[in-house]
Amino acid sequence: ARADIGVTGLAVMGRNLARNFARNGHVTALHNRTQSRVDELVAQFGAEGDFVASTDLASFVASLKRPRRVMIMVKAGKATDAVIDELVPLLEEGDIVIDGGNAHFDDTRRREQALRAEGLHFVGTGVSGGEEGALNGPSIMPGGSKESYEALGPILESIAVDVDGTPCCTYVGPDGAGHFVKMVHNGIEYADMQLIAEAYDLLRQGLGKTPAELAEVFRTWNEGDLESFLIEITATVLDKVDAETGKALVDVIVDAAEQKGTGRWTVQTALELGVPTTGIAEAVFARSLSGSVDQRKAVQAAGTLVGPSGASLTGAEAEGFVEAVRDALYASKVVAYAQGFDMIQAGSDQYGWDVDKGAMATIWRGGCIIRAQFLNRIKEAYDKDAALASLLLDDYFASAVSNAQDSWRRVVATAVRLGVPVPGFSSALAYYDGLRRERLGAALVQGQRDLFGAHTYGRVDKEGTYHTLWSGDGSEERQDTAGQ
Ligand code: 2AM
Repeated sequence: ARADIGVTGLAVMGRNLARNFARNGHVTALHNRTQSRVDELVAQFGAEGDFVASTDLASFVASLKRPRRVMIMVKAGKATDAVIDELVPLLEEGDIVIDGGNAHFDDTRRREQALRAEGLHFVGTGVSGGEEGALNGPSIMPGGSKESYEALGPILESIAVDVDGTPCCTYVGPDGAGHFVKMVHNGIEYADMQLIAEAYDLLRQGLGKTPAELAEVFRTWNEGDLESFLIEITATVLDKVDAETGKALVDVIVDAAEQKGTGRWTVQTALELGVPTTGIAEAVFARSLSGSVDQRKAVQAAGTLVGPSGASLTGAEAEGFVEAVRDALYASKVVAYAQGFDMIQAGSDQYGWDVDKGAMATIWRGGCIIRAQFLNRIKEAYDKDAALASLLLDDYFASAVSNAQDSWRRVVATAVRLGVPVPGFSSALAYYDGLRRERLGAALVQGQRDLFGAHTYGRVDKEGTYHTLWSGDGSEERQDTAGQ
């Protein structure tokens, strides 16, 4: 046995990861249900490194050094379970099974537990960066036992992308932690993209700018605090001219956004954990609304749902609007990330993972879709205070959102006036105001709940739980045992 690591499942992600391992000097065993994929890889890329091709799972496993490191890169769901079931009888105590697919963290928790009972390590790992990242350096988010990371970490770190001398790969936490963090990463990606799309839509409608002019705006923004892969590709997409029609490509693309489901998982999980990740939720729902094509067509055809009369900005209204939108975008983005990191903390608390949030910001700086300079700021914030109650409380982020707030309100108010939907901008602002407000309307909600359901309430002026005898004499009773 001479292979350092094996990859089973050689569709594009698996193939590119296998090539990445081999290119970095690791002897890489190859297996795929359909043999042709193994043969093609060796024929096309065999010269890139040292590959060990196998025709069946048993010889694949036998070709691996111990502890064996087997990476599964098949379709998430049933296929992963099927491959695990086939693998387990062939493995020995201490071997490591890695799932690099986009698994739900609940599945990863279940699989980790099952394999642990067999004396095997199961590492569910997030791999971000798509095909390109898999080949040239992804961001890698491995979960599982600490012990397994000792044997696996160096290999993964060697293929991860490097930013300022630090690999974008680190141990995340036990069982489902890696896939959980990857899920939240994808949710944040949804929120970030939605906010950029709102900025684009609003500037286009409000100022009548062409896609090419807006590409220039985003290019300028990419030189400041907003510098990121997503802003960069926004400019590239807006600049693209359709060869067939001569129009901007963005104007011939159907405006119905699709989703593979990780954003939905993030929101479902956020609801269960009770974390207000409103930015991600609005982004997922905005995609759903865009995809409600029949309903949108029916509304258009009926023509009964009217909008405001003034559709664009003139004179003083237009002045400084581009910069105001930039500020609103940045502030909303900070909120979306703050919420995402709150969610990581909530998951970590719920499942006892002890995730290092600053380390997550660090490994997202390269390889993945949300890679950005900005993540350094998050890392610095958690370096200063690992127990920060909200990212918004860090000095840098507090002044970023506070300095933006006038622009933010102007932009949201303008969008409302123009009839341009900005659910991301406006919900982020509502979250900001909700968090900083001394007294919330929730006091009234508690009063209502006590009236119709005797759900009780606390008082601001003394300890205890109280109930008003609403349908009795209107007096108040203390309900908790300490008061009796
Ligand atoms: P295939 O080439 O034999 O189809 C993406 O679909 C990858 O997952 C492919 O490598 C595919 O193998 C593999 N895959 C899908 N379902 C599988 C299963 N049930 N067992 C093993 N491999 C599977």
